[in-house]
Amino acid sequence: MSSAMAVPKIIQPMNLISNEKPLFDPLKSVPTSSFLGSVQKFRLSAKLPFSSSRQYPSVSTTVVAVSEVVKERKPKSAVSPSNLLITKEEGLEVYEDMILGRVFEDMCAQMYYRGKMFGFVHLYNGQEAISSGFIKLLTKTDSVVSTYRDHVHSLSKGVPARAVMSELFGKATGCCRGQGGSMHMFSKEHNVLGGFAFIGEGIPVATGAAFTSKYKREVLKENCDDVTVAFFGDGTCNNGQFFECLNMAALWKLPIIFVVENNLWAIGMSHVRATSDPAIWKKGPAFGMPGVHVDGMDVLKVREVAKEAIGRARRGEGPTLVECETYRFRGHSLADPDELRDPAEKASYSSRDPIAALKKYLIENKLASESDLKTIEKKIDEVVEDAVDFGDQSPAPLRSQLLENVFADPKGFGIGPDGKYRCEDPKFTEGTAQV
Ligand SMILES: Cc1ncc(C[n+]2csc(CCOP(=O)(O)OP(=O)(O)O)c2C)c(N)n1
Ligand SMILES: [Mg+2]
Repeated sequence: MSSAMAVPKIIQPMNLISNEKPLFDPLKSVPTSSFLGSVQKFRLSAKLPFSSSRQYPSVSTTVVAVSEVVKERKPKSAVSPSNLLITKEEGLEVYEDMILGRVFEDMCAQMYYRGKMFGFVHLYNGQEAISSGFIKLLTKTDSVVSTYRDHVHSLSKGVPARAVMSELFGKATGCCRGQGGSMHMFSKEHNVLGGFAFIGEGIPVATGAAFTSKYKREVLKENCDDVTVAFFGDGTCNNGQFFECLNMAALWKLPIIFVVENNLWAIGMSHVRATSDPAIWKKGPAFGMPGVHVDGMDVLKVREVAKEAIGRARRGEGPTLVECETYRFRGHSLADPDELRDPAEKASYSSRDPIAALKKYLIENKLASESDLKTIEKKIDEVVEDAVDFGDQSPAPLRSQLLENVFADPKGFGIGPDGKYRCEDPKFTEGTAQV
């Protein structure tokens, strides 16, 4: 790290440690000689290829994480007698949240194949450490913006499992009254500002939410230190909105954390084939904000990075880009047979299941017993079963809801002379869906 000393603070990547064991090398599963696609190794040295007065710290091996730094840090309060990364209460809370995410998604798969859900459904299995690692550190008034892989972010932010499952069933009791479905979770009450089906669409919304916080604090002089966390994938980082928003966020020092869930794939496109420089975190320093790469299969490391980034944003010190290296344990969506990814790659990441890793840590450090964790698992099974029953028994939305928020007036529909929505059966959906 000594070479980083000359770097102005703002462009210095945080906590770069390079002595972790290498993760799976995705390059082995993609042809490196292909003329289409990146020929760079996934995590190359962070040294710039051209001479620059700014010397970037060199990151020579595969994983850039924070674990070593964090272990050395003394706890601020007396909550933990040792140098443990988490207290018992926090550990159990995070474990419960991760189990909820996993069990909920497994149930979604069952319900989808039983025909209870319509459209595309994208599950989050394998990536739970990121949602739980970040969102459990937020307050209610902080905001979260997601993608189409949004069920678990919503659950972590406190949207009840009933409301999420009901939304997936297209029922009136869902968090969007059945009108959003799997890819469009939204809850004003919980400041979940949406799942977005178009990749990258959520990033400007999140940037706007962060701008709102800053405007409230600095212009309206309100006591507001809310932060926004935007989650999105590796493939999305090749989309222009990502760069535009990094620029604005850095320019205006917005209280936002850009969290890249780099699961190495964008549907069937390998990240290293699609991206000129696959080290996404490096794009942070390029815009004048810290960039961090963390092992996204380790919730404790994610939490430490999240604490630092959220703290920075809350103190008004500006945005952070965090690249979490992770893996999805299922296909891109439930309609994807998942035949493209190398079985060895899948096996390598499955063996690093973030839930099993947290369980091991809690037990080994005597923060929880097997039976404490079993009790949580049993409770979550009940919560998810209850969510299914609730969704199943809930009524379908009224047909008149179809035209709410439709501002154009389709011929013969819209607002009638009595000021109410006029809804006649347009017939065009006949036979395709049950409304
Ligand atoms: C603007 C836009 N272009 C293309 C698509 C089609 N599409 C759906 S998912 C996806 C891949 C996104 O991959 P990534 O950002 O890595 O997210 P992941 O699914 O891996 O979580 C693409 C290109 C889209 N939804 N929106
Ligand atoms: Mg991806």
